[in-house]
Amino acid sequence: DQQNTQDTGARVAELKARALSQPLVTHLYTADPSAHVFDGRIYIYPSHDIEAGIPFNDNGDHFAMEDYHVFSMDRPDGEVTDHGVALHVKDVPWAARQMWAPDVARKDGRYYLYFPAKRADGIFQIGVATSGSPTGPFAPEAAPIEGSYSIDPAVFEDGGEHYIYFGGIWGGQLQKYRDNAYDASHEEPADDEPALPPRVARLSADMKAFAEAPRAVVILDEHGNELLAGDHDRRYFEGPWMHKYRGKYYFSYSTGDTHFLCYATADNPYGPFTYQGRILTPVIGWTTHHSIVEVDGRWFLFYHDSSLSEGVTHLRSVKVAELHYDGDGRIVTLYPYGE
Ligand code: FUB
Repeated sequence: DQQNTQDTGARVAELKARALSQPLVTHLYTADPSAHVFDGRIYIYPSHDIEAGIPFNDNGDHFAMEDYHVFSMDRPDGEVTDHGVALHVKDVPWAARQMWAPDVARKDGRYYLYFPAKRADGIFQIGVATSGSPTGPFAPEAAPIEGSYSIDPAVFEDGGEHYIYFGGIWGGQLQKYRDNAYDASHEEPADDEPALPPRVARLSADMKAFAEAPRAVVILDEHGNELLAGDHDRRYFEGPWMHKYRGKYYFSYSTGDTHFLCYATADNPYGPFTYQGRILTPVIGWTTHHSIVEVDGRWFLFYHDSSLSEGVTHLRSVKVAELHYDGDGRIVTLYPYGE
């Protein structure tokens, strides 16, 4: 369950001593980093973790975040600037609590912050807020994006179009939806049935609406069969990200209860995608969540762990490590504390 990190006490200390990288931010807890390069500067849009004193449960109610800060740096090992509060839940008319993993996209000189939050009735939706600056502050729309649901928006630009990927199971509520409709009686499929797919929708020209009904992002195994719900080491759980490398589309995600960051590739942004392998093995803490960004011709993985809080699963810290591809375009697996 989400109360237990797989690492505690002495084990955390031992892992920390061998860490691949150190927290980028130490005056706050930060998680779920979505990194982008705008005009040559790196901007990080993370969740802002807090201790709200809410008991642990499998719905993730202890992840009770209230606002977002934006951070920036001029290079991956550069000094990190905290630009302060960019959006607070109290300023979002439709949202009541739990400001989870956000992302930002730029179009025509304006910046669009996409964020999941729970409505007062406990249902997650995804909102959008806009700014003329990459650091905000962001002004939220009065209502969530129509037809949006679940968590973890990630926006990807391709050929002038923007695509929003989203969805997370368990506390993220994706298991409650079939054909884009909510039904509280729905649960995860049986182990021998296809896994629940994340979703993707093209955004409207004004970036504030879905231009189409969300579609399933199907992930296939090496035989062309859909990954099964019981395949916990490979099936999608939450935390989607999309990037393009040498003309191929790389869809990456967290496997949740098995704590891997994995990826699958396709020749178009909708898929189907074919599973390829692991990007990052488990970190200290229950969750793992990332983004991948190119900076001056080198590739970087932004991720998080709970090392700074000594293993408290909802008090996480953003980190960065360089990512490498082999000659065939396969991502070389990173080990956050050595192999
Ligand atoms: O930060 C809250 C949730 O934890 C995110 O939405 C998930 O991806 C996981 O990292």
